[in-house]
Amino acid sequence: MSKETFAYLSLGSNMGNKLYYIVSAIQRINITKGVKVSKISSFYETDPWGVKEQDSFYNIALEIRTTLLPFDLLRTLQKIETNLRRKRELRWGPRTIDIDIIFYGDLKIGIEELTVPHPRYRYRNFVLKPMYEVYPHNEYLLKYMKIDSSKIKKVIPKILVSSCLMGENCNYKGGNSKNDLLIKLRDRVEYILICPEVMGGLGIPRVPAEIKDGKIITKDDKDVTAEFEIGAFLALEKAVKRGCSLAIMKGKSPSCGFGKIYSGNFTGDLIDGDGITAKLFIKNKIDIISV
Ligand code: PH2
Ligand code: MG
Ligand code: MG
Repeated sequence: MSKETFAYLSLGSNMGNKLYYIVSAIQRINITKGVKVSKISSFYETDPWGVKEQDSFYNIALEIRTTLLPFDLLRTLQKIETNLRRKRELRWGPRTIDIDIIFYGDLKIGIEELTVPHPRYRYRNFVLKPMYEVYPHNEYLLKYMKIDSSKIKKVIPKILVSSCLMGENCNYKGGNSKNDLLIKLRDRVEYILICPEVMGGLGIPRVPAEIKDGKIITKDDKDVTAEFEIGAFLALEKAVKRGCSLAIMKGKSPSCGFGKIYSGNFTGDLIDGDGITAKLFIKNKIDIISV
């Protein structure tokens, strides 16, 4: 294994649900083997630089610790971009997600595929400003920052999140699925916590339930579909009231699961499908990140 290096990334999005793309990218970078996200900057809304006739961007910066070599890191990040629907068309044009390596340790290289430090970072406040939050001991960041009239505004996005992911003991066993990355993001966003099962009137702890033929049935054979549906509706109501377009939801669950859920046989097997709340969110245009 090669040694661990600090690297600094700049992320940007100006197409579709920008918040979804930025947070998805952070999450996917963090679960990459040989990479850990160690610091996350605030979120900034920024005027487009380069090609002016396009939507405003969301920009953030990350500090990561990685054992990947520069080109492996580059390829990994490009794959994450592609999986998040990034198309390579117009240079400096609209994109769902852009992930640039600004620094990789003290490395200096300049070849066609990869130049670090990034060749243009010093002219871009949308890189410098967030980067200074995660890399304050780099004196150049402040020095290069220039006065200009383009907008760089700190924003605090609202994100719905399954309470159990934040460490609340609300799962069926009375335990939680605390997620370190989401805890790290806590200073940068406003979380709106939901547990649709508890909101629907089910207790903690409770008998486990799974979806079988469109109904939610507990392991001791009680139909709790109504409770799950009420919980989903109340969660949606909260999302709409607070103006949320993104929910980070606990995977596999019959309420919050997205893409894969338990099979309905209480065997631990997974099948394709969505939980009751997840399904309602998608129908109402709230994007979901499954954790
Ligand atoms: N990225 C570009 C071109 N212009 N402008 C802003 N505000 N933010 C960006 O991330 C950005 C841009 C090409 O990578
Ligand atoms: Mg870029
Ligand atoms: Mg790029």
